[in-house]
Amino acid sequence: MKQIVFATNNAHKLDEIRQIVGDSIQVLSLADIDCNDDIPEDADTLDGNALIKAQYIHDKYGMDCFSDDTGLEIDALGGEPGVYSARYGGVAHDSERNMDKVLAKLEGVPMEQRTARFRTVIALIEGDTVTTFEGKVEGHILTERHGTEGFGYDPIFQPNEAGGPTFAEMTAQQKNAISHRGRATAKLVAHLLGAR
Ligand code: ITT
Repeated sequence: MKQIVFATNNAHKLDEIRQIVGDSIQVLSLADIDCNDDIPEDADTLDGNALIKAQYIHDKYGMDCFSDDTGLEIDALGGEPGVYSARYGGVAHDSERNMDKVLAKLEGVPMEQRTARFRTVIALIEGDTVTTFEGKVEGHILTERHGTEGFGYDPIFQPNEAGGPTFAEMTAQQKNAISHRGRATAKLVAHLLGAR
């Protein structure tokens, strides 16, 4: 069976992709290959970060590997927080501080100018070949939080195509069907299953 490493420490992402590929491909975690390294993520683009992580594992372990990076790009903030989404509020992975900072910076900005998108880039390295897959979803940043599902910036992001709810007011299934990561992952899986 084809084996591939997913360079993430996020168990939720790992479960999600294992469910999609089923028994056809064995997706290994960093723990499965005994990698406890603090893999650098210091590029200034999503593509760069996704590639750094996959390249690190490929170079060190010689295994096929993929990695992803996601950012929220807000037009009125010149594309911020973008590649800095995880630590925008100053503390890594503190979603409340991240949302507070976004809402403060957008104070007084009218709804039609609060356009934003989530963008995910997945970098895959198979042998000597690098392929990238992108997924995005367009939406608006609301003026206050709505909903408690999901994670990160979900309570303040309203995807245009869902007709009203924020990501935090949708089930995981509803969100995955239109989300940035759902879309990038679908492209990756189609590639992996097609190339089996
Ligand atoms: P890794 O271990 O895989 O690097 P991470 O938490 O850094 O996990 P990402 O690079 O995918 O995750 O995302 C960076 C940040 O962007 C993340 O910490 C959230 O604040 C935000 N984010 C990503 N996906 C999101 C989503 O679906 N909904 C809301 N916020 C999201």
